[in-house]
Amino acid sequence: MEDEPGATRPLVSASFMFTEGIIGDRPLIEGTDGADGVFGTAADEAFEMFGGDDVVRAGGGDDVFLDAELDAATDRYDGGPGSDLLRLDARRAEVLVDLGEDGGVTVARGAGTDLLTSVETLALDDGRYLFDESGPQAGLAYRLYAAAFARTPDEDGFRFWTDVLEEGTNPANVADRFATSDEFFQRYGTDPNPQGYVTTLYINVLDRLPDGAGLRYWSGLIDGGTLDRGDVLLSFAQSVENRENTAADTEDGFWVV
Ligand SMILES: [Ca+2]
Ligand SMILES: [Ca+2]
Ligand SMILES: [Ca+2]
Repeated sequence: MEDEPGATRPLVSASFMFTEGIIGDRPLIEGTDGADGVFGTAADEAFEMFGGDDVVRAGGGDDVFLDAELDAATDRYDGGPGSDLLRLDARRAEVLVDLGEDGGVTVARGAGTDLLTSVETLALDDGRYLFDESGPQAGLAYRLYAAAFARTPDEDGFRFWTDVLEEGTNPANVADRFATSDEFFQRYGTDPNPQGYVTTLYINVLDRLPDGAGLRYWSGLIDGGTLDRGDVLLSFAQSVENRENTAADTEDGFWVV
C-alpha cells in the first residue's frame, strides 16, 4: 500500500503565495473538506488536505505537507523515508510542539492537532523546528550561538557546526572559531579587552552585568593565559544558565530562524 499513487494533479497555482517556494516543482495532491486518506509514491510530492480528519502517508521522497487551514481536525502525516516537511500557516506562539520519545511529534494548533511521524521539519511563519538533529553536539552548537551571538541560529549554520562537532572536532576549538568569527568581530570589535569580552558573555548568557568578583575571575584567567576566549565562551555556553535559557528552543526539536 505504501506506493499506491494518490490523485496527482499538475500544480496550477498554489493556494497561498507563501507555499510556492516550498512546493517547488512537486505535484500537488489535494484532498477535500471531508476526511481523506491518501498514499503518496516514492517521488517528491506536496499534499494539501483541507478540512476533516486526514491521514496522509507520503511514501519515499522529500515530501511537503501543507496545512494552511487551522481547523479543528486531527490530521496524521507520515513522511516515510526522505526529508519531509510540514508547512503550517501559523506563528510559533500559536502552536504547541511536543516531540515524543518515539520521535513522533504532536503539533497542537488552535482547536486542532497534527500528528507527525517521520517528518523532519515543521516550517512556521517565523521559523522552523528541526526534528532530525539531536544529541549533545547539536545542543552545544545551539548553545554556542546563544552565548556568542545572543541569537537563535539559522538552519544552515546550526547544521554546519553540529556536523563539525559530530566529526570529533574539539569543542574548545569550535568555540575559538565562534570567538574569532566575522560575526563576533562585527558585534564586539576585533580585539575586545578581556573585561569587555567577559561583560558581553554575562549579558548574553546571564542577562546582567558581571559582579566585580566574577569579572575579575574570568578576565584574570584570560589575562594570565590560563584560558583563551574560546575556553571561556565554551564555559558560558555550557553553563546551567545557558542550558536553561535555551531549553525551550532545544527540547522539542531545534528552533531555528
Ligand atoms: Ca480533508
Ligand atoms: Ca512521496
Ligand atoms: Ca521522513
